[in-house]
Amino acid sequence: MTYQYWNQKMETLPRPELEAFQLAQLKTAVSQALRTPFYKERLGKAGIVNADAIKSLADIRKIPFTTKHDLRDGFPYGFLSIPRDEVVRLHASSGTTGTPTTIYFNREDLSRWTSFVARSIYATGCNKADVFQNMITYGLFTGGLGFHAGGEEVGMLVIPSGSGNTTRQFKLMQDFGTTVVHATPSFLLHVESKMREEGISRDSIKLRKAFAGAEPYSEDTRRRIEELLKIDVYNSYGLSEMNGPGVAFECQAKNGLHLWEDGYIAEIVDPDTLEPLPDGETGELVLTCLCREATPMLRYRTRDLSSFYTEPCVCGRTHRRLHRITGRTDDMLIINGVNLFPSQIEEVIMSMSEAGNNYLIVVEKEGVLDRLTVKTEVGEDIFMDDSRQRQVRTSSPVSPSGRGSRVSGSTISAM
Ligand code: DLL
Repeated sequence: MTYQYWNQKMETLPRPELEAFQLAQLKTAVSQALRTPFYKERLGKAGIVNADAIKSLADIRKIPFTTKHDLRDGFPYGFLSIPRDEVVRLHASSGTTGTPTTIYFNREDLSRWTSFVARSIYATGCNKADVFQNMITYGLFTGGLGFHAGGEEVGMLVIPSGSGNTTRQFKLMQDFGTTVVHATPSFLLHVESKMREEGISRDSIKLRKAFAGAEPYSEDTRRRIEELLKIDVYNSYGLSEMNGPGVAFECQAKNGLHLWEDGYIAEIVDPDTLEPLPDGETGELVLTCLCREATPMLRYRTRDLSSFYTEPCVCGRTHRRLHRITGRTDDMLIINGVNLFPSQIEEVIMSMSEAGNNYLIVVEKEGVLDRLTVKTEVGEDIFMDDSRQRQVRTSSPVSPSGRGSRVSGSTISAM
């Protein structure tokens, strides 16, 4: 197989040069971070007052970790390192308590992010001859606009179809000869079952590839989608705190996700001790963003569990590969691609006066899609409220077909 590179020099840079590049970028990122109220204080406490504290890549360990909590506490502008009028876009994802975590971009940040997504798309063998249907949510979520821009950068014809509405998705595929789609793996499975249901023949569409990510899935699921839809599926990993998609992506070898190390420094740490683990061992992925000025992000604890491959890839790229994400170190759920913390559900329940203290979150598969049901205990108040809606009749008889019920000798019927 011949492998194509979007930026051959950077993608195949010998490790010593790649690491020298990372060190220079890390120093820049630290200087930039010191311009934000959050890092000025956090780094200051760790004795880092300028980039001179970073003399080697190993010095990254002097930098304290950043968490989603920190981002939430710094909302809205605590992590902004440039004047507000230089910001051209923001993306946000929901936090644990409803306060969103927000990432700002200046024009150059967007262009750097776009080039990482374009590189990822190109690594799967796509080119300007492809018709790309972006079947994922646009808006504050980074998957829509991130892939949209990357697809355009590659020169593909981009159809901004967004997620959902499967019947319309088929129509677009047939009308415009879509060759590549981007979706969550669960939506791809849903598309396949709808295709069968609606009697759409495989021959009526030209699909040959899909980028699937934004939620965890197994190798078996990948194979199932590939066999059912007769396409190649490439795993795509990213997170809003690191711009969005385009952090790590599979190449045509489909054997692990190349983490773009000229844009991100990756560490795998023991989630309990936070000590670094050697390549090959599974732990929490910690990422430092080297490609964004407006919102610096140093040693961000992703909570995602993964490990690095130890041997190089056959494609010739020098950037290390991650194994697919095997789990998380927190309780975040991803329901049909949407991130959700149990604490967010709890917040809603607790704001309802009718709700009791205990609740149960049930996540099931309904066909191929996720279905979330929340069962909650009802509080004492509900009976009080309910009884206010009811008419207490002490004399009239209860008809057998009526909706009344006998409570403590009184007949209560719903009004
Ligand atoms: O999901 C960005 C993205 C968009 C990635 C489109 C890929 C495609 P967030 O909403 O911030 O950003 O969610 C990030 O989703 O920490 C993982 O837990 C999970 N995740 C993302 N990609 C994968 C994947 C986008 N390929 C969180 N496998 C991350 C497993 C994934 N989990």
